[in-house]
Amino acid sequence: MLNRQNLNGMWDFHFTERHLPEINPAALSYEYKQPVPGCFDARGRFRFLRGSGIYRRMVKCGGTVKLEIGGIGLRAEIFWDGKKIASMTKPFTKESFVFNAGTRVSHELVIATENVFDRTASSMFQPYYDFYAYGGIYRSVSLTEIPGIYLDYVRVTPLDLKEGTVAIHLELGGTAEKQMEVELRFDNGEAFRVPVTGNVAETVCRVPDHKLWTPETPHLHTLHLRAGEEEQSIRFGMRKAGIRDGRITLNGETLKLIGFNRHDAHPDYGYAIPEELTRNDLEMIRAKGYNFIRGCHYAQSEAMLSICDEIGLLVWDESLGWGNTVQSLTDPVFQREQIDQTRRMVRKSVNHPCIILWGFLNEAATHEESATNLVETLAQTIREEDNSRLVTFASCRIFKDLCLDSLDVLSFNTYPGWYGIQDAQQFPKEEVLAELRRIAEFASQERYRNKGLILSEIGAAALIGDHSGLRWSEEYQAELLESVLEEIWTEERWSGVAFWHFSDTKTYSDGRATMRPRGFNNKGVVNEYRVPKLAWESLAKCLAECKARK
Ligand code: ADA
Repeated sequence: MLNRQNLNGMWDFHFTERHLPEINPAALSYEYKQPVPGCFDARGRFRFLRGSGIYRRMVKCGGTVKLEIGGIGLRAEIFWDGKKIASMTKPFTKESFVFNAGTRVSHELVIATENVFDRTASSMFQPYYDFYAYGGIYRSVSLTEIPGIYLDYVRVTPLDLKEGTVAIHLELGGTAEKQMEVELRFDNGEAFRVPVTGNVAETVCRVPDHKLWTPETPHLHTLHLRAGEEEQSIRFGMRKAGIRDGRITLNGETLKLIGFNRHDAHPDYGYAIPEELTRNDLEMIRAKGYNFIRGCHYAQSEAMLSICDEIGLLVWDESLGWGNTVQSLTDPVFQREQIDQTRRMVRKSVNHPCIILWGFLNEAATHEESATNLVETLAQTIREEDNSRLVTFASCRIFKDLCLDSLDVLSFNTYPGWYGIQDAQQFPKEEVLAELRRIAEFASQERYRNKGLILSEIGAAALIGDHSGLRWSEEYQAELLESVLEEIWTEERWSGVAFWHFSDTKTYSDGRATMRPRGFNNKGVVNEYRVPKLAWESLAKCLAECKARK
């Protein structure tokens, strides 16, 4: 077995308002402690400050090592024994670094993060995004001493659900010995061996006694692998997503995806949300009968996806983007970063059966011709890595969108009954339903009728305790969500809806304050501490009634 160290815990910490390039870790005094994973600006003495948060700890290791960092914000530089070895420029993106750690003694690891805004066109996290740009180390950090050869990438793709066959693709790091083989074993079955050719091994094989993964029966299989000294276990599920006559299918059956957009965040922890709180969110949602989560607006954490695998929540996983302009969409650095982060998202999470949709570029300027190049390239990048899932992105351009042709599923964000009717105080039900019917009709034209159709965002804000029945009240929100659910459930063309949003989420108290009271996006059906609003119970009741009518 390889020596893999989980480096999570309390690290030494230093904060400075200076920017990363000015930082020399050796010259700093680390007078504080901060948890890893952790967002240093989520609470305590550094709350809401902007600058560089520098984390340091010692690690005893030697020889060739692989350092894995699950995700940072907004950017970071990595130092080993005072020498810079890497930079991270993509928030939420897991990255691994293989290097020679030196002799087997205690070494200094520094991860210097920065949450200062970058407003240039190439920036991956713009200050106008409607979610808070925390700094820190969002996800787990580990370090593994790796011998000559190690397993670098494993992909298990279900092929035939009747036969129980899967395609296995393995990539090895280091230098493979001649005639090397990798030993594989499903669950508690017999081991078998697959030859390695030029650091890659591929095979198609049958999973003994295979059981399907569905939201109702989320059965997980395990593939055990041994390559040289390394042993790994990968969980996967026997399930297939598809499209038939413009309807999304799972294992050949059409279904309705009904659930929420969810930021993987908490006001006290930022994006370093403890796993138990993530589990609590997802189990709450599943227990109310929902089967779908859109992981907005960035690659989801390993914890979130593993829990969804276990409890049967289907997931839309998307790479980071929010309302990106033509200047960004045509900027070469932004394009390169978008393609790289999207490829890494797929490779990181490809074995999670809960994911059935890959997405990117939420609400970008896709009504502009100049956006088509990046959209098509991102769709192609995803399919190169994984041709077993559906590709989409959430558009708010709808009837004017010019980038829908490369998608498997059309997904639209729209807020009738909330934005654009500033004068109305009572819920305008007919207006809302008319807009949804216009969209369904638009998606039924020859060009698009074979693509799936999802309502990827719709909702209304509600402030807990407002029972006026008017806009901003719990009743208004509940009435809007229930009316939408009824329409999506009964109208054949729709394959689902992700309500915006599961919980109130931290954003900014800047110019948007008139729309974001308290500095929060208040469209949750629970507040930021998961205290239910009226819609939490009433929408679930409405869903149960829809299902009963089947
Ligand atoms: C957009 C955006 C969401 C959120 C929402 C809102 O659809 O994709 O992140 O900002 O609007 O609440 O207005």
